[in-house]
Amino acid sequence: MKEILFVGRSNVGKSTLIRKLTGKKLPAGKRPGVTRKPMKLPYQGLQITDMPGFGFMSGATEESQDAIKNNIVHYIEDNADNIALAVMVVNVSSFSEVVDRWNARNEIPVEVELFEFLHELDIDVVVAANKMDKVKEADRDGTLDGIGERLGMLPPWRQWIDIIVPVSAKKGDLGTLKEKMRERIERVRD
Ligand SMILES: Nc1nc2c(ncn2[C@@H]2O[C@H](COP(=O)(O)OP(=O)(O)OP(=O)(O)O)[C@@H](O)[C@H]2O)c(=O)[nH]1
Ligand SMILES: [Mg+2]
Repeated sequence: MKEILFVGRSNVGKSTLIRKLTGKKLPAGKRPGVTRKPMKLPYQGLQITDMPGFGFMSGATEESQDAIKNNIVHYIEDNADNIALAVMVVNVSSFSEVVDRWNARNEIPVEVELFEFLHELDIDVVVAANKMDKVKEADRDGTLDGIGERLGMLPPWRQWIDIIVPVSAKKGDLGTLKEKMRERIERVRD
């Protein structure tokens, strides 16, 4: 069965977003590292996969965080042909700061690496820019411009509305995400 994959750093709101999309209870919570293995849910004749997040997880050693990250990479490689769409979830209130911190250390930020990796595997990606409720109205365009830019999409972000979708899972504001998923599902079915 084809799947829609939700990926991203831990605690960005992947599981909360899927809850709002499906109405199904999935473990979600305050501390990073709630989802520890891929969780599958049926969705409109496809499957949604809620992946563990990469990066810091409370109560997990550095080794097990690395192991989880490797598992995510392998999962994507092994299932690439099956993945109709990847929804890369980011936390709008910290994304740019985290990416800049990695860049300043001359390291490739994991989220940038993941975005490129998905493209290399020819997987369609939508960036769900989550936790928009945390950003002041006046800062919203600038924040989204900054996120797009760090992923290689020059501002203004509105040029990229097919890829960048602002949402607030907490508020239940899913923007055009459902629509994007539906378009993709219809194309898979044809
Ligand atoms: N303010 C705000 N908080 C949110 C939003 N979406 C999720 N959260 C909160 O972020 C925290 C993490 O949510 P999860 O859905 O568990 O995040 P996750 O990405 O699945 O995390 P892992 O499974 O640990 O990788 C929870 O406390 C959520 O309530 C949002 O749109 N706005
Ligand atoms: Mg989760």
